[in-house]
Amino acid sequence: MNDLGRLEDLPADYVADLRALNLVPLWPSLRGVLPPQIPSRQTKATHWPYKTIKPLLLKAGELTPIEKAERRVLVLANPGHGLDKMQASAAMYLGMQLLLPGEWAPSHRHTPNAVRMVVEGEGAWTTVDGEKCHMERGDLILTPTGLWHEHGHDGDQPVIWLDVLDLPLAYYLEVSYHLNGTRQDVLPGRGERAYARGGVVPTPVFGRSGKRYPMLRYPWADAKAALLSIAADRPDVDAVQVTYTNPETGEDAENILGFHALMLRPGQTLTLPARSPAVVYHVIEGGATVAAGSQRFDLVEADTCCIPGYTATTLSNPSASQPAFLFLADESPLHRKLGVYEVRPDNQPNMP
Ligand code: 1HN
Repeated sequence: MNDLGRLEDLPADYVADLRALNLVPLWPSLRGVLPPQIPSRQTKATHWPYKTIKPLLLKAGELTPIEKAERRVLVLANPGHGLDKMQASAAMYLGMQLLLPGEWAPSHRHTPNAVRMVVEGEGAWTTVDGEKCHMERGDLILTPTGLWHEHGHDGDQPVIWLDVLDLPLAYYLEVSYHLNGTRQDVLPGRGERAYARGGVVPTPVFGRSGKRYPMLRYPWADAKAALLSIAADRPDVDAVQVTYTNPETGEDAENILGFHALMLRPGQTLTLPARSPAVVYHVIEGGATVAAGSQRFDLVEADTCCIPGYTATTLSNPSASQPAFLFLADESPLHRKLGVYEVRPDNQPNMP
């Protein structure tokens, strides 16, 4: 490959003249923005053990009242992007949020899409677009773009959940903003009951609900039962995985980030090929080893890690007797919509 001219090869006064006119030469920077074969990635493989987060989050509960925080969150920031960017990957934001008994995180709505994965505690709820969603461990609750949402807590122990947002993308696109609201009226109807059985959807009178987001709460009990059924029914299938979808359309539950639950059988090792999107792994039940490139993380329950895109990843369940259940968040809907989604079984570029 030919070497391109460097900035230092140009007369300094020429470069200064260009810059004064808001002009820059492309060729010294071309390889940086368009590297050969494989993209450069700022996202670093990073592990956030829950046992290190929890005491600091509880401390935040003592230090900062909810009124002074609105959302009491410790952000899981990827050092490859710089901690202050508050990014887990190019498009994903992760945070651990604490709500204490009796607290209320007021109603607002915003352009970024969010989901919550409930990690610990009972008695909290999120009202989304008038639907009161109870939060139980392992539940996935959507708060898609533009929908009002607020959190409350009627229990007696702290509740902690993992927030996943496409905030870095929305911010980069200069479309990130919020609006504050007032306490929502709770409306009748719960998507998780109406849509509880796959393949059978409500058709009030003649037609579908017409809602862009008909199902907001995906109970863990249902996702886990689906995984156990697949594992029992298909011993030939290695990747026992479900994707959280919109039950009306079968499309991804949200527009930008994809959400999945994956079961590892006792003692199983599963290698996922290199794919373009970055992936977040979070342990719902059991434990898992996540090995990618030269990195290897031993995840225990409630741990979270992030693996950059274009990286083959091997997952193993260290338990010989118990299955492991993981929640995955990735950037695949975004990559597919942009036409840049790639799977590289042999790590070769797909482009002819
Ligand atoms: C947000 O609205 C929530 O509603 C949590 O719980 C975390 C991080 C950035 C921007 C908005 C929530 C958030 C957030």
